[in-house]
Amino acid sequence: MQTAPHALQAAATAIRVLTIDAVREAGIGHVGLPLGCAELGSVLFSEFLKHDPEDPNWFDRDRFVLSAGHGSMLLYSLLHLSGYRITLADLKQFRQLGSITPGHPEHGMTPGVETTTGPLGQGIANAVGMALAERLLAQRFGEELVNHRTYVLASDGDLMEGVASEAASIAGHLKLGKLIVIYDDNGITIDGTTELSFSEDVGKRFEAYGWRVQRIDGHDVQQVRVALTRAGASEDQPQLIMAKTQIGFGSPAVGTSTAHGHLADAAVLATREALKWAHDPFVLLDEAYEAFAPVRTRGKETRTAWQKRLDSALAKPELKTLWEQMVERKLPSNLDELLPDFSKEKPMATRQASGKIINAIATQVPSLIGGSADLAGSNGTNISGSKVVNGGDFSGRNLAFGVREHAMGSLANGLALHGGIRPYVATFLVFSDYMRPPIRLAALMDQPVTYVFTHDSFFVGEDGPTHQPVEHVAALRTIPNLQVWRPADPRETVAAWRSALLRTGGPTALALTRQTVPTIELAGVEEKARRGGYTVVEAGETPELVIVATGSEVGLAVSAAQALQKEGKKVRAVSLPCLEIFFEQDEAYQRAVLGEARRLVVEAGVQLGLAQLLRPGDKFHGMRGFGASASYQRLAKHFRFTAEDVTELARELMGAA
Ligand SMILES: Cc1ncc(C[n+]2csc(CCOP(=O)(O)OP(=O)(O)O)c2C)c(N)n1
Ligand SMILES: [Mg+2]
Repeated sequence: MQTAPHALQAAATAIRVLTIDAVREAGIGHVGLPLGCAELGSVLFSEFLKHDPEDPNWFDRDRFVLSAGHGSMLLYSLLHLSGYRITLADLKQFRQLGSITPGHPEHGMTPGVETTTGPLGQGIANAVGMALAERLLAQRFGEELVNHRTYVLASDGDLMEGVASEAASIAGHLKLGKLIVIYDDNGITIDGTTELSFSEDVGKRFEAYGWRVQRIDGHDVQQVRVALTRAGASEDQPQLIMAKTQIGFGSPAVGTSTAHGHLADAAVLATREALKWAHDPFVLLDEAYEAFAPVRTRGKETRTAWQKRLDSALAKPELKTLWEQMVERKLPSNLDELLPDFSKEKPMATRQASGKIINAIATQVPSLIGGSADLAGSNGTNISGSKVVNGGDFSGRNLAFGVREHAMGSLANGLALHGGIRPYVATFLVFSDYMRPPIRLAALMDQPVTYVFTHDSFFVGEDGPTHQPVEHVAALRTIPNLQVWRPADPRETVAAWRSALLRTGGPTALALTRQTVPTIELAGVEEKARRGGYTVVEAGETPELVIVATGSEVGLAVSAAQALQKEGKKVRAVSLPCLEIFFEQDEAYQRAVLGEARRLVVEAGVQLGLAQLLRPGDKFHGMRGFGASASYQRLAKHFRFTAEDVTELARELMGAA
């Protein structure tokens, strides 16, 4: 259904004035993309997107990803106009602490925001994961229940990023026909025109990946409409719509990189004049909302009809169970019985244990779908008896990501965000750096992605230093909200996987050995390890020394403690498979495990930075979680980084001394 021309025009104008008003109110922000994409956004949201603002999380909605997250005001304006719970008051709070309209879109903070974007290239790669999730679930539940598109708006910067190329390559290979990327082809980035650094034919590149490419004028609503209609008819080719637009349309800075960010006051006034908009800031006329009224009605009808189909489908017990297991993320109540009992097995590598665990639970956890970046055998990630997913058959559970670690991480975020899938992805630990950006975003977005990182130290051997992680475990531990496990033996690996499976509020990284490790000779290791750390070799209440180790070094700690005990020394050995979980335990427990004696800490990796300066009684004042969107002065107060704060902390420390 086409929106009346005057209503579309009013919608586009509303996006433009809301953008310049909100950015001016905040004193900072990005106007160029929203001004340039106002027509594109209005047509997409009013005529094409299948969504219901009353139920932003409706499972079979179309997903829309603003990959160019700096253009957040386009998304917030569209969500507001469409009827999501984002008020004009929220838009006035753009970029302020505690608002639901942060500088870049953040998943979980704003209804209708499907993923956190801002780091360029991530959004488009997340969207590939979402489109893949849709196909995987459609195969399992049928298109009556799962049948939606995934739309993306991507910028020059997005398409310059390597991760977008990796993701587009996989999308073409997997024939994700319901993925539609609109490319805001404005020829401008921050430093100037794209001629500075970007001269390939993007369309030909995507055609080579197997995509279908259309080229249009992004300000011509009829061309936008025709292109989206054609793209929507695709069966098995992802769609790229290259839309020529003018960045900062309507402003004096139109077509230049000056329009990328915020406008000076005089330019704001000139833009309002050019748009023939004489109303006060944040005042919109009723006609701005006219284009979006039918969307709400249509969306509600479509959702209600879908709900009826779901209700009748759920009458079949088999489908109901599968729906609960996948979409509602229900884990089997007998999970602990399903997990393998390694207590009587011969020693093995923890990567091998991980592979056995995946296969032991796979049948009962059908949402567990994952794979490796071309190291499935080494990483032990294959679900046996299940096929490798390909463009013609989405019934399998093994994902072959190819040698594309970065996209693999970003796709995993998309799979998790979509819902219905509990993704796990794998590579050698040393290559975790290739996928660090999406790991950070999974942590920021509270997404339960599991990373299976094998070959976790120099014990890799002959492959040499290029393949031997040294700084990686420490580096992963620096990411807030990521739980990093380095299990010492198969039974600790059970605890690690169990924790990853039960976790709903963030990702888990497993650092696993290539080599066989000794089994910890102790009853109840699976349960003990759940606390993140525990005593393996006792030495009474008052040991002379406590050896603390992780992963493959726990065996060394045990041997050393035993040898020293034979010499009459009171030496305790402690295993600390997950630092983050250990530090969540009550203080008494932590103190009981670590003791008051001197500690020898053993891990085949680096010690981290400033911590080396600290002695008992010293204090580190730093960050414990992620930052937030607000002025830096406001954030300084929030995170206690003003001169007054530091003075006070110093005073406290001297008082305590
Ligand atoms: C990975 C990453 N690198 C750098 C940036 C900083 N940055 C924000 S927008 C941008 C480029 C702007 O050009 P384009 O993507 O074409 O957006 P437009 O100016 O056309 O809105 C850059 C470099 C970023 N957000 N993410
Ligand atoms: Mg651009």
